[in-house]
Amino acid sequence: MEGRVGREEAVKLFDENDLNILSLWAWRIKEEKNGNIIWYNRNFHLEPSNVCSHRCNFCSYRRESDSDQGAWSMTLDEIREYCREKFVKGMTEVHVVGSVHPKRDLSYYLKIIEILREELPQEVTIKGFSAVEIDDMSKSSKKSVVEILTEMKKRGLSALPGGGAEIFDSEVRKKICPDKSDAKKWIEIHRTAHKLGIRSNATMLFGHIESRANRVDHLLALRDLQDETGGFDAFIPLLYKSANNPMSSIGEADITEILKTFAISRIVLDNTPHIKSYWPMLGRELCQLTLLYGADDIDGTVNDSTKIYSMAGSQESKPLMTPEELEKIAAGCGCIAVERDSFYNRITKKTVLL
Ligand code: V47
Repeated sequence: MEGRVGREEAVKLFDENDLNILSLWAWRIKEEKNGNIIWYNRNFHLEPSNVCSHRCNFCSYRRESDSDQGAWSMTLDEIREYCREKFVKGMTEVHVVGSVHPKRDLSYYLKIIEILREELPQEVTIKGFSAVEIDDMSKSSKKSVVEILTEMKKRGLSALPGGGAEIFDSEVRKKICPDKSDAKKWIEIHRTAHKLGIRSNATMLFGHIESRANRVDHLLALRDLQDETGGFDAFIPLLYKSANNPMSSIGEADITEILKTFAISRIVLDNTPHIKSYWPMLGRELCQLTLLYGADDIDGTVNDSTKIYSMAGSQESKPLMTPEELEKIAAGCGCIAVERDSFYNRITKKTVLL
């Protein structure tokens, strides 16, 4: 096919139901961009709190207040302690994402970055805070996004995770996450980050009430921003998991819809270097299958440090994989797993885990 895939064509690809063609096409793009490599890193997550003033109907993780059952909010001392407990020599990334806590202010989040920088070796990248969290910090502190990101960068933040994008369509957003920053804001914050030299990822929450055309529009909006800034490293299709949240009754997408979404993401996002298949959400088997539909990255070792997906019903109730297990997933697809840092530089020196 000549040229870029446009809106109509992309929706047609969903409707035509030709999984074999999609797999071959997405695989070819993946090979052109990444050869037979599947990337992974050694990482852990920090989720400072699940108390959140936003009421997203897909979220199984949020609690209304600190006194609710299952709620947690870490103090700065607890964060320091947690970091010492979770960090294993050889890790190259900490991924920070939490909630919009009604009582935390900007100084708390800046202090988190300082603590991480004090506790972790220099080669560990701090990838932290979704655009939605940054937007809330900006509102509560009355500082601009540029000021906040500049302060964060000064303290050691190097990348933003892709969360909070959900589905950009405003009607769907009203129904699934009525009080979240809108698409325009999400895009503006990532544009600002890119201009400041802070790289980022992008996500899309799919398999709920959105249409296929909504998904395609979401991808096209990301493609436009990437044309402009080139600041996205990876795109992560996040499968809606239905346990324990207000939207549970709609169930989950079937496997063909999931595989098509990965392949069409790879095909449409021709300017994005990596498509990440996030195994703590998909489970190992499905994650492996998506590698045949355009994904080239399987995130990382994670070290049992995220609860977002286990609380939403993922089969990975304690997400933790060794590099050897990640390598086996790649090998099953005829690929070679290569360890990377947060910016897809190869890690050549194998660190022995003590
Ligand atoms: O924005 C919440 C999603 C996201 C559910 O940048 C759910 O490397 C499915 O952004 N079912 C946060 N998804 C996580 C995130 C992320 C994850 C992995 C890697 C990266 C990266 C970023 O989690 C939220 C929302 O879209 N989410 N609840 C649920 N029930």
